[in-house]
Formats: sequence, C-alpha cells, structure tokens
Amino acid sequence: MMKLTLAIQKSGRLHEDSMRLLKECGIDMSNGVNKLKADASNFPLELYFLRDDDIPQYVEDNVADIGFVGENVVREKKKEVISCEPLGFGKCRLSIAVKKGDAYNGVEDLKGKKIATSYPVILGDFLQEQGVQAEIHPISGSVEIAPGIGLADAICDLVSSGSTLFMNGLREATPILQSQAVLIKNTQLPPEKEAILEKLLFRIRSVKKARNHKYILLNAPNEKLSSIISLLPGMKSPTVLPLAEPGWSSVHSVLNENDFWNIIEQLRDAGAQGILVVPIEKMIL
Ligand code: PRT
Ligand code: ZN
Repeated sequence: MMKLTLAIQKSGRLHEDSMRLLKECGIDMSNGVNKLKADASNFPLELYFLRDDDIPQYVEDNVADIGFVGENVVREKKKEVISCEPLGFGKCRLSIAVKKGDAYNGVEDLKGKKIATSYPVILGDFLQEQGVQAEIHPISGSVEIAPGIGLADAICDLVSSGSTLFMNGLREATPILQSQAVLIKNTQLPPEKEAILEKLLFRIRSVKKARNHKYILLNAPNEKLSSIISLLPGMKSPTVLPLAEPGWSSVHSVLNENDFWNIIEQLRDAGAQGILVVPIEKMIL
C-alpha cells in the first residue's frame, strides 16, 4: 500500500510538538522507531527524522512528500515547495535587535551598519524592500553574542520570550517575520498521496480547532435562560437540559478560547452558576 513520507525535525524545538500533533491525530508511531525512520502502525505514513534546515530541500527533491518545519526556514531556503497549513506550534518572530544603549528610530538607522544573522536571505530581502543598504554578516550560531564581541552593530535572529536578547544586552528593534511550524508539501504529489494528505490535514485541522475551543456547562434559573443563551455562540444552538431541581436548567455549549474570559464574566453577571469548563479532544465540523 502507498505511504506518505513526512520529514520532521530529528531533535530540537519542533520535535516534541511534531510528535504530539501526530499522536493527537490518532497516528501511532511506536512501530519500528529508529534513529532515521519510523512507521505508523495505523495510518499510511512514514516518518523521516532530519535536521530542520534540510527539510525544504528533501521535500522539493521528493525524498519526503511532506514536512513539518518552521516558516522561517521555508522562507530562508526558498525551495519550490507548497505551504499547506500552519500547525500552531514553534511560534516565534525574526527580529532585528540592537544594543540596549544604541539609539534606534527605525530601519533607516541601519544604513551602513553591520548586521549578524543566520537568515541572510530573509534579511537581505527585507532591507532591499526598505531601501536600506547595510552589510549582512552571515553566521550560523550564537548570533546574539556578535555585537558584544564587536563583530556586528546589530543582529537579526529568532525571538520568542526575548530573554536571550535581554541577557546579551540587546533589545528588539524591528520584527520582520512572524513564524510558526507549517506543513509543506512537494509540488507534484501523485493523486494517491494527495488523498492521504487530505486525510491527515482533516485530522490536523480537527485537533487545532479543538485546542482553540472549550466545552462549557453551567446551571441557570429558567427565567434567566434566554439572556444566558444569547451570550453563547456555540456550534449550533446550545443544549438545554432540565435539572432535578425545579425551575433550573443545565446549559452546554462550545466557546472559543479568544473570547473565553469575556464571556465567562458576562455569564456570571447574567446569573449562571456552577460553571464548568472542559477541554475538547477533537472537533469535527
Ligand atoms: O539541529 P537542527 O538544525 O534541526 O535544529 P536548530 O538548532 O537549527 O533549530 P532549533 O531546534 O533551535 O529551532 C527549530 C525551529 O524552532 C526554528 O527554526 C523556529 O522555527 C522555531 N523556534 C521557535 C525557535 C525559537 N522559537 C527560538 N526561540 N528557534 C530558535 N529560537 C532561539 C533563537 O535563535 C534564540 O537563540 O531561541 C533564542 C531566543 O529565544 P528567547 O525565548 O530567549 O527569545
Ligand atoms: Zn537547524
């Protein structure tokens, strides 16, 4: 039977989240895991474990059909691959940072400066777009120490919490790319593999949706039901069940994480009691 081959990071920041996503998609990878490859026992999928930098190339060359990799790497490598789906993990931004004490009023202040980075392509495109001429100094690691040792005036590197910049006496000046892990695919997958990918994408989207939503249960006096129900978006309309105590009902619905706290407060003000919020495992729409 035909299998889809998926390249994921062998070790590093994206490895665990990539494995977890597959697991939440109900794909069991415990079959024959070795250092290079693993086989799913219950889905037509084979995993390759690679360095993240190599994944776009392998997908372009059809060594792997699809890959999970940071958008930052996809943009830097400029390989011919198709980005199909953001995966919701590995979130960070690529930013220009300067020394804490240096004045910085905007990108034009970088004119004639030396910028150390592991992302010369993305930075080069950005500076060109902005019409700023600066010297790009490509280095492969420990970019954040470059200004401190006099190797560069500024850096362009990935930031998530900002603590690496802070500890090295730098401050974030201009973010140039928001990034997260994405699913990329080869541009010429045969229809049989496209069909397997569709199944995988359907599962990934259900998992992502569920992560963003919560199931909510609450009790309400019947005379306040209509105002409480009007606060709940829900997938269809909420479920309303009578409680054993006369005059009271139980209301069940689904809430989006984004407006969650807002709605909870409004529900309490409207007379809801005994509010329970539970995670949703999968959400099929
Ligand atoms: O061995 P391999 O080549 O596969 O791994 P790698 O060392 O090149 O990559 P790895 O594991 O460090 O990162 C893999 C991917 O994770 C990146 O390509 C990004 O898409 C994503 N990601 C998310 C990050 C970060 N957040 C991140 N914070 N990658 C790196 N960092 C580094 C950053 O370079 C800096 O050194 O963390 C530091 C900053 O973090 P804060 O929290 O101090 O701001
Ligand atoms: Zn890497």
